[in-house]
Amino acid sequence: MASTLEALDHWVTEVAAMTRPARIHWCDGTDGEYRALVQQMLESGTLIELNQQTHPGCYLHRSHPSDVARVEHLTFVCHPDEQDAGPNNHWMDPAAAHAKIDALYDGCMEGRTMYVVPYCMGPIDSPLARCGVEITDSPYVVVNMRIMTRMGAAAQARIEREGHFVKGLHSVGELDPERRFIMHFPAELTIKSYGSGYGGNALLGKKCHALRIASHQARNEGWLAEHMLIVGIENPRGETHYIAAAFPSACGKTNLAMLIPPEGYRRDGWKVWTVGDDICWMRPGADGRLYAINPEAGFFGVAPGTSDETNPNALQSVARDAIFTNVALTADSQPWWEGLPGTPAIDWQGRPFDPAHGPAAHPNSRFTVAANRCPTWSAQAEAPQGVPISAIVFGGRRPSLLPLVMEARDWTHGVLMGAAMGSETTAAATGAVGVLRRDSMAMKPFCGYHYGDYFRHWLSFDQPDAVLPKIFHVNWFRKDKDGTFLWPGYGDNLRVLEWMIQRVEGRIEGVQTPIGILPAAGELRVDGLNLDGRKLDVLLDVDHVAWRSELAAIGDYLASFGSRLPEALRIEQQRVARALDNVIEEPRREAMAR
Ligand code: SAT
Ligand code: MN
Repeated sequence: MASTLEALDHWVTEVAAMTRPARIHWCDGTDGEYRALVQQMLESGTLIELNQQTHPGCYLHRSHPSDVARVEHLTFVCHPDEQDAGPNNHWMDPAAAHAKIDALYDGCMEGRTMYVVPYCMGPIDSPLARCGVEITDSPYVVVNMRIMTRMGAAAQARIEREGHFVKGLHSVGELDPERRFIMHFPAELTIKSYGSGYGGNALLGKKCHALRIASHQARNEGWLAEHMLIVGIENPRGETHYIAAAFPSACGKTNLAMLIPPEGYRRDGWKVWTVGDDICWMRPGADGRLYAINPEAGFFGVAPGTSDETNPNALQSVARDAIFTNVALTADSQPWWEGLPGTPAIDWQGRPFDPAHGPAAHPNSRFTVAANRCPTWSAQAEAPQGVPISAIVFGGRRPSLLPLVMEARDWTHGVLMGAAMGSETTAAATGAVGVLRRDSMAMKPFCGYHYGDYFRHWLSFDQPDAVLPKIFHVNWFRKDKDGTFLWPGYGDNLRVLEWMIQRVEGRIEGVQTPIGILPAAGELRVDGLNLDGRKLDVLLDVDHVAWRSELAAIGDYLASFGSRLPEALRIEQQRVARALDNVIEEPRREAMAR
């Protein structure tokens, strides 16, 4: 098979001339092709068969030990003008970047198969979906792309109809961290990745296309490409509100997207529907509301911590036909990670387990599985027009200060909340873990252009005819003085989502504070929860003095975007800062009046 689209054929020929593969395989996305690739990888040792009695169709892949996470320091956004990349990206001149990486590609596929992988991000018949083609020399990437995207003949047919596509070239190269680059050319709708086989660096449909390239396209075309889960919350009356929520990698997006309602809620008839766990593309519909699709077709979830207590839906999803990467094994070849019952026998590197070597599963070990395997997969997840979004949620790991939940008073304030987001770093990227960093809209590693322009794009959705979602900020990760989490999280997060929905429906008032609207006493449903009142007070406390410092820090952060920072955001930061100042001054004014 080749393509009827000249541009595609031409590009494949060009890449083959540079990389010189022994053969070219055009992927059709069929079951037979998937099975043949799995068989081939079992024979080469790239995949290891797991216990087929307990885990039918499941396999393990062990990556190179130095290739286990995204590499932000080796990820570049190559706009012709450096200013367009912004301080939030590493930049390289496009011509220099092409030259650097093309030198690595020279002959890199000799003796190997080059796979041409057409894929569609989003339901194949959705006007919001976008297509791409990834060329790769990794069969592991091909089978993961088959799970994570609509991959194969149908995508190729759409590409040939539309005449355009995002070009992604990937080679595992030598898996040498010194010869590793993930490069993006937004103006050319092109991605070039070399030297890594890890998910976010190698499955180019995911972060590279659906976030970095798509965020750039979205800005030009009037939509949003975001690092957000999408979840539907059905109340006992049978009405469903869809919520899009942005959290940094490894902060519980998959768990929130698959949440199991607490017992009392289940009894009352609450249901939760999963639409997506990582990426959300949304655009205004004819009625002014934002409509969202999940561009992905699968989950690439963090394994450690996933258990029957934290996320039984995820555990059920991966019971069959899943690919595990860098997890440990039990003595009878079942996948194992920290948080599961049982004991590991073999660690993620294939050594007999020894606690002295660290955790048995790599902290960023993952599962890949088709989204429709999830018991709570939404019937609307494939809807071509997407689902209407009632609320947008921002959140991160903040051990102190940030309350359990707060609501923005309007869109501009909400954009400020998103821009000001901070979180402790996790194992999803190489580097120090547990360091607080600003991560606006959880897009720090993924926004394909200048953050100042991105904030301006967000603000531009506030149009007279728009029916915008309410914006909230949450913090599931607040800690007590002794370092324990104050909020139980997981299923109980539905209590917070219910409060949001009540606000969206105008059923409750909340309390106005300088930092936003918080739940009034009694509004947050805590029945059945063993949470003492003091903890709830701490979770909903607004420490005005500490918040004044936070606002000053937010001001400094915003100023780092220079003249591209929208004036409206600076003014909004000042408004909140002034509101905080006034709280402190109030008693003084009263005293003066007396
Ligand atoms: O970057 S990945 O897509 O591999 C996972 C993540 O960090 O969210
Ligand atoms: Mn992610």
